[in-house]
Amino acid sequence: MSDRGADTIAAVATAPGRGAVGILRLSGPQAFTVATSLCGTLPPPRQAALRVFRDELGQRCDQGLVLCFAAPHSYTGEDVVELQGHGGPAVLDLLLRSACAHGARIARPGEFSERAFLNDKLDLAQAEAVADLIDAHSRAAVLAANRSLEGEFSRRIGTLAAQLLDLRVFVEGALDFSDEDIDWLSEPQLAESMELASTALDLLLSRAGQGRRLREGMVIAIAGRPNVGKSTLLNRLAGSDAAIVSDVPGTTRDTLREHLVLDGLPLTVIDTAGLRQTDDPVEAEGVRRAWQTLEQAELILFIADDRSGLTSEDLALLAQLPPAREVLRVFNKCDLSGNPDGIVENSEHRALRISAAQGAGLDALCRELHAAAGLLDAGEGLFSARARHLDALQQTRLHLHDARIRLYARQAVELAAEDLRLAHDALGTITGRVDSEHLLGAVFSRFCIGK
Ligand SMILES: Nc1nc2c(ncn2[C@@H]2O[C@H](COP(=O)(O)OP(=O)(O)O)[C@@H](O)[C@H]2O)c(=O)[nH]1
Ligand SMILES: [Mg+2]
Repeated sequence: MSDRGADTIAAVATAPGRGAVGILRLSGPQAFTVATSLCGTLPPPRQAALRVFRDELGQRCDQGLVLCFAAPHSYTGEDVVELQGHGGPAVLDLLLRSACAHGARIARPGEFSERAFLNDKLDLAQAEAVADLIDAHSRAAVLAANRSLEGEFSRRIGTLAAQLLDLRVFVEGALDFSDEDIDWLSEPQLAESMELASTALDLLLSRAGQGRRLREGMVIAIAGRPNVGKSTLLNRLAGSDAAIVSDVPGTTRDTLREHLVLDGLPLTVIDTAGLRQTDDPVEAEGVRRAWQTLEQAELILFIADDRSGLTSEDLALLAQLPPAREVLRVFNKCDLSGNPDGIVENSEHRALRISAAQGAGLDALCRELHAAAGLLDAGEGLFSARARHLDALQQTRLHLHDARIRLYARQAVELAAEDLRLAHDALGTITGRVDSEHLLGAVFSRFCIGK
């Protein structure tokens, strides 16, 4: 960042639109000077004071509270001022212009958090958790974002990074002293540390996967023959009459998408046209789109009528579903068949009985969906994570795997050392703290064999 710390930035920190309170936030070396131009003398840091706010022409435009935070004890680590006035768009716009007329510039999106990161107030994963907290749409997502923000995820990354660092120190040491008698690579400590690191990595990957699910949710499609109750189920899950339900087969032709949060799990549920051969060109297009949609789904709810069970037509459709998709068989209309709702025991595949019309068996369905998302046993330990983090963890795993193979084969120890460096760096991108001097320091402090 070339302009790091040089500019003083300003932005309206509250949501756009009208509200009781609106906040203008300033950060940077000139924050106190700019604020003084807007509202006169400033109170001491961390004490609120009532002031009149003036626009760039010196006209009174609002009155409110002023709060100052002196560097480095602020969100960004710089001098920060908050002007808390009335939440009208025109008032806040006047204040923002006035701040800019007195030397501030309008902040880019995320720039306050970026500065917090550059000033070591937050690491990258924590800065991302701030955004996750703001975007959270359920209590579970709020709690998970807080765990990341508070450093839970970063600490786990840190522990794993320390394990990788130990490995690197060991292997690079073996390289440095390869002409000596000791056979470093046959030390049991090495194999043990390798195992430990890769187990910790797998655990972290699975946890991060759950955290990502909680943030990004899952796409599920409802499929099956016409009239089995697909649209009724969508409406039941969405809690609204999103889809037209009728006893005329072939009603649903467009593909409907509903975004909903089911017990903390964000879902995109897609209702499709009933899968069947048809001469109606419009319905045929719906069926074509339905097949296309199934390709995008991570989980397919295959609905059948519980009165008939799986018919030969159902079996033929099941066989045509896109491969490598998770499929949950759902037998609907159990109110008509008289069978009990819930999980179908002794079934070869995962299956359950529901009545979409009556709402029976939906708790079991909800549990199955959480299980499919990997969230069932996640409990309280969940932290928020994103695709970027998963990519980095997967990269780390690949490099660690390569290093293991090379070390076990006792070949190319230099390359193994390089693999470990890449693994360590990939991991470091999650928190944004990759630092090669760190490694040098560790190597020299631990290997002080007067050479
Ligand atoms: N008794 C009963 N009727 C249902 C149930 N689910 C759907 N239906 C009825 O079955 C018919 C077809 O439902 P719909 O949702 O349009 O089926 P789709 O073609 O698969 O989308 C409608 O008349 C629904 O009211 C159920 O669980 N119990
Ligand atoms: Mg339908």
